[in-house]
Amino acid sequence: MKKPDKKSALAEIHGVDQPDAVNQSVANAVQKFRRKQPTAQELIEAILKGDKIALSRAITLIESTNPEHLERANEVIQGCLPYANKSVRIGITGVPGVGKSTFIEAFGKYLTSLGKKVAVLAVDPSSSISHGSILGDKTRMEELVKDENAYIRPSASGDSLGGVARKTRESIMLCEACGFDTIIIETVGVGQSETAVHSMVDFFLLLKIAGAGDELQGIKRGIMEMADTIVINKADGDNIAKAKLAKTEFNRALHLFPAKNSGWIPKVTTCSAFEKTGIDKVWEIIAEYFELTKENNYFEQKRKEQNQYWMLETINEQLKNRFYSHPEIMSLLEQNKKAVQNNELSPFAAAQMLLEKYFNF
Ligand SMILES: Nc1nc2c(ncn2[C@@H]2O[C@H](COP(=O)(O)OP(=O)(O)OP(=O)(O)O)[C@@H](O)[C@H]2O)c(=O)[nH]1
Ligand SMILES: [Mg+2]
Repeated sequence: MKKPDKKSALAEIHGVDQPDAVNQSVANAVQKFRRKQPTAQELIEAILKGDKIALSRAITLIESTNPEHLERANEVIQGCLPYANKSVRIGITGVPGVGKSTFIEAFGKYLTSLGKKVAVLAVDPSSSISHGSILGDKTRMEELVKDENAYIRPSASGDSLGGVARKTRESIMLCEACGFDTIIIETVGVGQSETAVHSMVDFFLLLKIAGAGDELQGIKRGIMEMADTIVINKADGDNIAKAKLAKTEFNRALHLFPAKNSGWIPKVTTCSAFEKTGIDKVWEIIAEYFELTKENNYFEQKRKEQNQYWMLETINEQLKNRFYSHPEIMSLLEQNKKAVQNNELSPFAAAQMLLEKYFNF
């Protein structure tokens, strides 16, 4: 690549004045923008004051693969930890096109109108390809994006769901420390991501539409079982009657599931994210759930269990990563794969040999 001409505005040499062609005030603004990276302490202080830019910067550190960034990220998380937790965390899932983004826009605006501070994060296993679904449809959240009391962050990308989920989980804590009291985690209901989301939220909302069979909606029974409420969206126009019918059917279906440990009986309701109707009813249900589970201590208990779960998950993830990225293991693994394929070595003996090698390094 051709080096920029020293007189060009593209070149910046320390101690050398900018050529006249450069607007000094613009240059100063750019330089200020590029000022040195804030320290962990500076980030913590800004986050605790509710600074959304600092929050974004810290989340970027969490998402980075640079070890120096991760170290700083851990420091920030540690510093914010005592201030996190004062929130409710709501997971929202549903197949593509069901209206999640439109719903979150309407629901989020409703919550901020009640004086709540809302953060929206996403766990999207496909985001490394699509660069985050939320980012793509910020247009669907036009109002919420502009809302001073809302914060929307596109999903972290990564090659493993475990990694993406951990980053989201850490981001939740930072959002809470930043003063957000209602955290919404969106995920597409087609893979395993809802299990990960379920393990980081207090309440799980399944968004559906009437008229499409369960096969069509790609919803597995397990997801129905996880749901604390089923919301049938697009209950507007010609769809209202169908939505009501679906509500009755889902109510019946939910009765077939075993009772939940929370003591909560899942509820079904209808809404139109588009026309912003029925949104208040959804919040009413969620508020009722929190009242019940805070009263019977399930809320606290579940969070404690989730913390333990995430500790173990993190250990699993890191052990696995370290093992598979160890240079000697990598080459031995290739050899053993071939040996196993050719029946020269049993799969168990091969695995045992590799594990023993690894733990003796
Ligand atoms: N009639 C009607 N249309 C809706 C409603 N909510 C969403 N839509 C439409 O349904 C389409 C999909 O909505 P999205 O909000 O993008 O759905 P999504 O679940 O976020 O989709 P993905 O991001 O692809 O997973 C859009 O064309 C919306 O305008 C509703 O309540 N009523
Ligand atoms: Mg969407």
